[in-house]
Amino acid sequence: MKYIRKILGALVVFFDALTRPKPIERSVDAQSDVDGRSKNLSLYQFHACPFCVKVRRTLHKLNVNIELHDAKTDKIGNELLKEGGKRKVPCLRIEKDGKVQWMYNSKDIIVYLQNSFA
Ligand SMILES: N[C@@H](CCC(=O)N[C@@H](CS)C(=O)NCC(=O)O)C(=O)O
Repeated sequence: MKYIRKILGALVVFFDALTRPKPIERSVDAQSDVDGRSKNLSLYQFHACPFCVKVRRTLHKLNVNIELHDAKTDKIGNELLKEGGKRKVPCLRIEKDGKVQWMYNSKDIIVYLQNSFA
């Protein structure tokens, strides 16, 4: 089962790399606005998780460059569990006005990114 999951994960990553949509092109000013507004975001994720791949595709398409944390490692996985409440990915960390929100569902994350940066 573990190996089947590994193979499926590798296939998802492979097909994502083959079929990635072109990123949105923006003026220098518009891209710099997006870069500024996305500074407070980071994504906790696994490289080969299909839900994480979906979120990374959206980030790529919207040309939003945020920090990615590999929650497979004990350090980051435990940080996610401690701070966010669950060791589940994808999880978007949103820091706003000194408060931190942990958004856990890929569909919610994608809607949030589209509403913020499309
Ligand atoms: N419905 C969730 C599913 C996320 C999910 O199942 N993630 C898996 C990795 S592919 C996970 O974090 N599993 C660990 C766990 O559930 O504790 C989403 O769309 O984000």
